[in-house]
Parts: sequence; C-alpha cells; structure tokens
Amino acid sequence: MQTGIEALLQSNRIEADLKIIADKIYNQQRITEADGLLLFEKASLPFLGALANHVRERLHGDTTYFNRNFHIEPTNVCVFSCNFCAYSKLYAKREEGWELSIEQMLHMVQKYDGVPVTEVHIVGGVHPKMDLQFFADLLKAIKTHRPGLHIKAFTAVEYDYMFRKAKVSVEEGLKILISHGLDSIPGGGAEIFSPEIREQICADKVNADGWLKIHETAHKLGLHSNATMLYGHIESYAHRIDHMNRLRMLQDETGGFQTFIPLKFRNKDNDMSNISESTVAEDMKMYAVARLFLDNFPHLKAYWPMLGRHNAQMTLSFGVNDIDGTIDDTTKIYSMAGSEEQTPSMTTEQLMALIKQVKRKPVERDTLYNVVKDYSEVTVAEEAGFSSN
Ligand code: V47
Ligand code: SF4
Repeated sequence: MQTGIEALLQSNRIEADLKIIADKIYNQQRITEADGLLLFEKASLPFLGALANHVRERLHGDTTYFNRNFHIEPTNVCVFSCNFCAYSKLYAKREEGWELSIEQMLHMVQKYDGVPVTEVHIVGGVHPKMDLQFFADLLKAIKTHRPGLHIKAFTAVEYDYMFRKAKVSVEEGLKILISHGLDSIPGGGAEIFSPEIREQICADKVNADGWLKIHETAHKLGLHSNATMLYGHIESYAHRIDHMNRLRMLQDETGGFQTFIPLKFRNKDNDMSNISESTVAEDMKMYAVARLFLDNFPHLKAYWPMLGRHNAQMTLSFGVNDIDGTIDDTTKIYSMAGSEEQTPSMTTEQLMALIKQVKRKPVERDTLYNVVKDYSEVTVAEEAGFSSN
C-alpha cells in the first residue's frame, strides 16, 4: 500500500513530467508516445485545453474553417458486419436497405445546380454489385455534369474491396478512379488500428496495414486524404496513442494527410449498445491530445453532425480548427447510431453564428483548404440576406 509520502512524491513526479511535456509543446518539439499516454491519464482538462489552444492558435490563429458540401451514400447494404454500425444492412437482408443507381445519384448532384457547394462526399456500405466500373462511371457522370465540384470519395474499406474484386493493385485502381474524376479520399474505416480491438469491433474488413497502404499510395499519386479514429468504446488510451502514432509516422513520410477527425462512438441500435458513450469532458480530452500528438497534421476537425453542434463549438477551445459544414441532411450514418443531430443540416449563417459566438473567425474553405470566403466581417443578418444592400 502506498504511504502518504509516496503518494505525494508520485504526484510531484507526475507534475514535473507534465511540465516537461508542456515545455516541449511550447518549444515546438515532438512529444513521445509515453508523453501522449501521460496526457490522457494524468493531465487535467484545463491544462490540456490551454496547451491545445496554444498549438491551434500558433497554427491557425482564430480561423475556423467550414465548407459547403453534401453527401451521397450510394447504399447501406454491406458485406461487412462492424459491430458499431447501426447503418448497414447485411447483404443477405439487402431488401431492407437502399441501393442508388448512377442516374439517381446524378439527380442528387443536379439538385445542387446553382447552389455554391464546393464538395461532394461519397461514402457508403460495401455492396458486391457496386464495383470499380460502377464507381468509375459514377465519378465520370458527376464530373461531366459539374467539373468544378470536388469529389471526395470512398473509404479505404470500399477501395480495398473494389480493387481486390477487380483484381487490380491499389495503385492501378486509384489511377483508374483519378482518371474518372476522383479528387481526394475521406478518412473513414480507420476505426482503431490495433488488431486486438479491430478483431472485436470490425474483424472482417481491411486491417491497419491495408488502410495505411491505401492512403500512402493515394498520397504518392498526389491525392490528399483525411484520417479518422473511432474512440470511446472498448479501446484504451494506449490504443488511441498507437493509432495516432501510426498516422503520424505515415504523415512524416508522405505529408498527404490534411485533417484528423476523432469520431465519438455512438451506441444506439448497434451490437455495442451495452457500452456507454464517452462524456463530453472525455471528448474534449480526446481532441486536445490529438492536437498535441499529431504535430504534423495541419488540421483537426470536429464533425458536428456526430458530436452535436454545441459540443462541436466547445472543441474550438480544445485544439479544433475545422467543423466540417454539411449543409443538408443526406448523411444517415450518425443519426442512425443515436447522434442528437437527427437531421444534420446547418445553414452558412448558423455555422457562422456558432463560430462567432466563441470569438473565432469563420472562414469558408474548399476541400484542400483554399479560402473561399472570409466571414469575419460579415454579420449574420447580412449572410441571411436581411441586409439593406
Ligand atoms: O468509418 C460508424 C464511423 C465512419 C458509428 O474524411 C461511427 O472528411 C460513431 O469517416 N458511432 C465513416 N461513428 C464516416 C467518416 C467521415 C465522416 C465525416 C467526414 C469525414 C472526412 C469522414 O463513421 C466509419 C466509422 O468510424 N461510424 N458507426 C457509430 N455508431
Ligand atoms: Fe459496412 Fe462501413 Fe458499416 Fe462497417 S461501418 S458495416 S464497413 S457500412
């Protein structure tokens, strides 16, 4: 049993170690995996928030990015059976799901004719009949209709399946899709890389090495991509650090990642509903440690449709500089898993107000973080079209 003196010495040691980590951050030195773990386990939330905010402001000042995008989910039929997924219908039960044709998806794109969206985000289940040719044709149809629309499409899980089925290498498959209009890759499917967790939550889909290889190849072909991590279920802090460390190592090599997006596990209507969701304090800790550990990722995104808009607003004080920006309600993956955002739709003026309320500067970006419009001088009334001009 620990005596009072021993406990005091230990707490002094932890304080000294945390101070060393803080000095590293202020001196722009990389923190180690052990440092990351200590931050998760021992640092207070105000301490983490102050450090993460320091890094955020060094990188981006008050700028908080959002974009105007919409989602297409080609199908929710999936050959895989991730235990956390409330969205997919197994292929065997496909009559309960949806499967969109190229015409139907093109029609969804046409609905945005004249609307100043800059990106379409396409991601869905893994349907055996939707193959490489189908998706190449889809990309081509969208690009032909609207060449300026950035297509961010398909997770590494979808690529792994469609390339294996078409018997092409990752490089060959990506080159085909790029030649048909693919512009960048979203971050989904990463979950938690550690095999001991992956086996329990998503045993049958692409493993960590496969996921990383697809992103590495994409980066070498000149594409940018994002990375996610599904946190707050059965993983430990060490698993989270291991996940982020693998991403940090790949980023050192390629520099192709733009944004890290921690995804909070939601527990409604899935096979992991017995697991409680993380607290808001735990969510803020996650964002702060990610900002401090991933020193080579330019951006940290809070995906508000999943976190809820008010919690997303709070992350802006814990290292986050991007709150995505879905302006429609076409994404179902979170609402079906229990997010409070049942119809995830925010207008530009709502996004702007959310960001300005916490004294940050709203900036609309395109997918590659080029500035589309700086909203710092625009009032909410003007954006809503109520100005006298
Ligand atoms: O990989 C599925 C997650 C991801 C649940 O790159 C869940 O800009 C929480 O990756 N609770 C797909 N999360 C979505 C995704 C994404 C979203 C927004 C932006 C970007 C980007 C990427 O959704 C899956 C999985 O990790 N997910 N079920 C759930 N119950
Ligand atoms: Fe399929 Fe993706 Fe759901 Fe897993 S998370 S079952 S791969 S749709």
